[in-house]
This record gives sequence, C-alpha cells and structure tokens, in this order.
Amino acid sequence: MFLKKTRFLLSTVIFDLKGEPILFQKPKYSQMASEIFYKTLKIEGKFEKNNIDDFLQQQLKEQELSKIKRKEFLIIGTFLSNVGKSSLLNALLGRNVAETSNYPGKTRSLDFYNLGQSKVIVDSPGYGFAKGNKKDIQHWGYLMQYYIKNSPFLKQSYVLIDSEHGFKDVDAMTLQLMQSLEKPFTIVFTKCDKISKIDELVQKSRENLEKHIYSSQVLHFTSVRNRTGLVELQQSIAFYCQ
Ligand SMILES: Nc1nc2c(ncn2[C@@H]2O[C@H](COP(=O)(O)OP(=O)(O)OP(=O)(O)O)[C@@H](O)[C@H]2O)c(=O)[nH]1
Ligand SMILES: [Mg+2]
Repeated sequence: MFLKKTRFLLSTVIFDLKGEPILFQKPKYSQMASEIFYKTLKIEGKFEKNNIDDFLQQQLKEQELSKIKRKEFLIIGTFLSNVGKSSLLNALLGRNVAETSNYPGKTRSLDFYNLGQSKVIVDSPGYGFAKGNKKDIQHWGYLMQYYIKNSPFLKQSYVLIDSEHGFKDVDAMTLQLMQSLEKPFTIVFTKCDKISKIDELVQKSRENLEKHIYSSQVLHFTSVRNRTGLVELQQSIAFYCQ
C-alpha cells in the first residue's frame, strides 16, 4: 500500500514510497559523475575508534579554511556474507585501492578515499555477528555506530545486501538505526551476476520495505563482475554531491 508504483530503470528500481522519487538518472548527473570519478584520488587514511574523532575535528577545521563543503559517502554492509564493499568501491573508483578477500574480515577500519573537492568515499568493516573473533566484530559495530552518529559530513550511506542471501535481520536493524537517527541511506544489492531471478529479488525487497516502511526510494542492483549498475551508482553519488 505504501508502494504506489515501481519503475525499472536498467539496473535501478525506484520505489515511489512517499512523494516523488528522486530522478538522478539525467545527463546532468552522468556528466557530473564523469567529472568526479576516475580522476584525482587521495587516500586520507584508515581510522578506528581511538582516532576517528580527531580526524573528523581536523576535517571541520579544514572545511572552515577551504570553505569547500565536505561530503562523505559510506559503503556499509554485513560481515556475514562478505558482501563486497571494497570490491564495489574499487569498481566505482576504477582502480584497486582497497584490499579484497574471499574471507570476511579484510577491511578492519574506516578507510577514507577523497575524490577531490572534498567528496569522500568511506569503506568500512562488516557489521553483524559471526563465528570467529566476536570482539573485533563488536568493536567494528561500535566504530560504525559512532561514525554514523557523529560525522557531520555523512551525506548518504550505501547499505550493501548480498543478492544471493537477501535481507537479513542484521540489515533490518542497521536500516532501523539509520532511520531513527534520520540518516539517509540507499540500498544496493551486490553480486547480481550470481542470481538469475531479479524479479524475485525485487518482489522480496518490496515486501521487506513495506513491512518496515523504510523511507528509501531507490534500490540498486550491481555486480562488479559484469559491471551492472555501476554507472547508476556513480550518478547517485553525483546527485548527492550537489
Ligand atoms: N561474483 C561476484 N563476486 C563478487 C562481487 N563483488 C565482490 N565479490 C567477491 O566477494 C568477495 C568479498 O569481496 P570484498 O570486496 O573483499 O568484500 P567486503 O565486503 O569488503 O569484505 P570485508 O572487508 O572482509 O568486510 C571477494 O571474493 C570478491 O571477489 C560481484 O559483484 N560478483
Ligand atoms: Mg572490505
């Protein structure tokens, strides 16, 4: 009942939940995307709970001096399935800057990649619970919550869901946390090359969105293997960079 209409735009589905959907797939945003991506890149560093605050404070000072508004885009997703955060970041940036692995737990800090003009993509460790080193995972959970709550620059979070595994309770919890903090997010399905039934995935996602009344209007379907949905994701970031 909340989903008034669904529009298929190549690899992006727009659910019109409330009001008008965001239309960022315009030539203007693809032009902006080509100006933002594949150009300059500065790795600002890897940060953890003990130094993230100092780093954000320093960025506030730099913003005051430069007068350029800093905008951060967080790539976030569960630990459970090794969802492909760093792989997606590499594919978006067009270079292998973040280390990837077949095993979960590779990215262990918040890693900041500045694309120039204070537009920053942030890679993150996986959230959720798993066998293995629970202390690490709990620590990453706190780090992420702290960052999401406290970064004055966080413009949009891209919440990655493995399309083979679908929505998990831990994802629903993260989305609810973001909703309660009024932090905007976009849902991105990864590894779409592994599934044949996109329609089923769309239907299940609709049901989940209806159940939880998430305010997100856009679902992205991506694969770094066959490059599905990467351009659309770049356009989305360009849209929020305005
Ligand atoms: N088939 C397929 N495999 C993918 C895709 N994206 C990532 N992978 C694989 O998924 C595995 C995990 O990728 P990562 O990018 O390291 O995942 P991550 O979410 O950053 O994992 P952590 O840093 O450990 O939390 C790697 O073996 C990738 O090759 C995709 O689009 N399709
Ligand atoms: Mg990673």
